[in-house]
Amino acid sequence: NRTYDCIVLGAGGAGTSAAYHLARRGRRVLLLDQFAVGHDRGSSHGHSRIFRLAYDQPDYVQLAQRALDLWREVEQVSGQTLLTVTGGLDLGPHELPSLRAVEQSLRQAGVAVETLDAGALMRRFPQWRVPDDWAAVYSPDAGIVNPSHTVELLAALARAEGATMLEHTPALELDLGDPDAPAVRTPRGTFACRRLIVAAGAWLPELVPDLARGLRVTQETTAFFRAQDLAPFQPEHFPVFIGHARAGEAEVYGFPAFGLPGVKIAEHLRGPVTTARTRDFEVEDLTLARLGAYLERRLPGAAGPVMQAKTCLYTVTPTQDFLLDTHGAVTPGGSPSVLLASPCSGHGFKFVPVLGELLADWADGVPHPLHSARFRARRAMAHGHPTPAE
Ligand code: PYC
Repeated sequence: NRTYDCIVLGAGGAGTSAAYHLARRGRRVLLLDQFAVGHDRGSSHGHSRIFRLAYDQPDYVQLAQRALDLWREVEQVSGQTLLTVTGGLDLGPHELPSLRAVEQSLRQAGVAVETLDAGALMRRFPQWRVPDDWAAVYSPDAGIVNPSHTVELLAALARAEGATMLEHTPALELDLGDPDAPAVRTPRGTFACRRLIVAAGAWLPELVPDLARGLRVTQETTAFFRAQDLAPFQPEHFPVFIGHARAGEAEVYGFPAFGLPGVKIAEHLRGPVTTARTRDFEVEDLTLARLGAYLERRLPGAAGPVMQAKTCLYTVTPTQDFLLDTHGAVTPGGSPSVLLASPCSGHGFKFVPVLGELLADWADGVPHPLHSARFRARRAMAHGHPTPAE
């Protein structure tokens, strides 16, 4: 039988999580991916992504709080550790409104938070060198989630709950002619369903051309650097961090030694615009030089040679909010039975467990209490991208 309650297209973080939630609820689920689960051509691979409650918008804090509960639930169900708590620092020039907004929204949500001036920051975390006018917001719940581990695990849990998974099975065409029975044509035949979730990451604009204007794909570089002494950069001593930056400067984020024995850092949303098909996987020397200079300046103990550098894809909306809306909301006359899910914009992985719940609720026709209006196409893609990335 080639008919399912729900087909999930794309076995990355959001797709595997949706398949798991739906299969757990007893739905007939088909999870399709054009590559093998865990592949490194998209956005859901590698050792580490930041988990944090620290957002400047209260609704994202709430979403992260629900995600935290669900990370712990999946850990319990599976017996696997998925979230390593390290604490987290949001830091930068103290006058930045985004820093104050993070502190406020955490306090508003009743989340434990500490503010540190530059001196207090460097006494508590002597790895850092910052100017006198910097400040930091420390949140103890932040940490690291491992995308490769998570995606493999959620796919396995979905299969154990009865989901069918087909790898190396590209969607050749979406057949959306019948609004009540969307179908996906693949080299293995055509599959139909009541509800289709397209969680194809950077391939989404190719599957749904009306998204090409609103979703921008960029190729970002992350790099591990060898520290002179690894001890101060172990996860129990060095929190994950997000560097807030003045306009025109790069936001740098980073991790303690995790996955590899080095400090991983990256710039947020500075990579070249590309497409999933044409990106070149090339690490730019200039980017590595900027990251090295950042470490020299701010974290000198970690400013050793590059150990490993890789690229990954961002798929961003103009507001950097997620896009979670129906095909009908994006394409005139489009299908109401197809959900276009682009819950990434470079900061989505931490939400994977709650995204699965949200997508499964949509497939079941149940409104999720945390489905924010900011995820509607109308809002997330109302304007063009604010700055043309070079
Ligand atoms: O999700 O925390 C995050 C993040 C910041 C920069 C890239 N990802």
